[in-house]
Amino acid sequence: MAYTTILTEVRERVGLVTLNRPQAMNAFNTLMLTELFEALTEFDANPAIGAMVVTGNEKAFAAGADIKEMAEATPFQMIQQGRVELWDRVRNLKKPVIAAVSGWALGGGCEFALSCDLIVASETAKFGQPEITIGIIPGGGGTQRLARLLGKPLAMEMILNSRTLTAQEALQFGMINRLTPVAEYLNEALKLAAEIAARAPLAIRMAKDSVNAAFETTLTEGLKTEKRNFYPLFSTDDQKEGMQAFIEKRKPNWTGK
Ligand code: CO8
Repeated sequence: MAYTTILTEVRERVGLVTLNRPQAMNAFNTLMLTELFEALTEFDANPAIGAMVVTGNEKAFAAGADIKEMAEATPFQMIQQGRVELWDRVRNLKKPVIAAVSGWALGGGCEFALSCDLIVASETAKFGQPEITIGIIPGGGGTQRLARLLGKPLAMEMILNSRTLTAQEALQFGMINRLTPVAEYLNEALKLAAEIAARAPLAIRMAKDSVNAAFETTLTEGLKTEKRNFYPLFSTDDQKEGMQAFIEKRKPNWTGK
């Protein structure tokens, strides 16, 4: 597929999407959003791919939704375009998605990173929700995800007063998984993705679904979801292979069945 606002690449079992509107700090316009989710959906459906990485460039992961495109929009147009809903789609992709963040992750860019399953950041990464400075509030999940992840005090400060978190703070507050020098963040994310992509695919899928359920529901319901995902794995070839390989002291050979 030929895209104009993103670059895509497959590296062994990892699908890589690079946001490519450097002239606009990778702000999400409609075309880039459409292309991004088309590429992720395609990778998700491809059995040769086990995990995905989304990145930007060193200066900007993404500076949010394209303000120039939204400036004259009416509520009806915003609803009709349904762009805000796209942010939630990452959660529903079967395979894990890693955000490899350097530079600005603002507004919808920060929200996109938060909707990914893991975040690897460079030491220059900066996370923030500056929507209040342009007269709106986060619309891609920021109010909910930041409050759940960081707690009310910090979420309020970021959303009410546009406080930006440095990469070091994001690590300290448990918002990101890994922090690396600028030269290494993408390789680190790709390495992590490759490790996950080499694991039993059905178990990975059930694991992602189960952890995500923790943010949706009560503990009792969440535990039920975990059981619903746990038991069927005993009908897979990979469960038999994984346990046999352990017993025989060898590496498992996953088939994804
Ligand atoms: N939208 C459109 N253009 C942008 C955006 C943006 N979000 N961010 C940067 N640009 C453009 C600038 O206008 C500029 O273009 P030009 O050269 O034509 O003037 C170019 O990118 C370079 O930007 P700067 O000159 O401003 O670069 P600086 O290094 O001085 O500053 C910043 C970088 C700090 C990233 C700065 O550009 C900035 O503050 N950007 C806006 C950040 C922001 O407010 N983001 C929130 C947007 S709203 C949002 O995301 C809501 C999401 C809701 C869900 C989705 C709904 C669709």
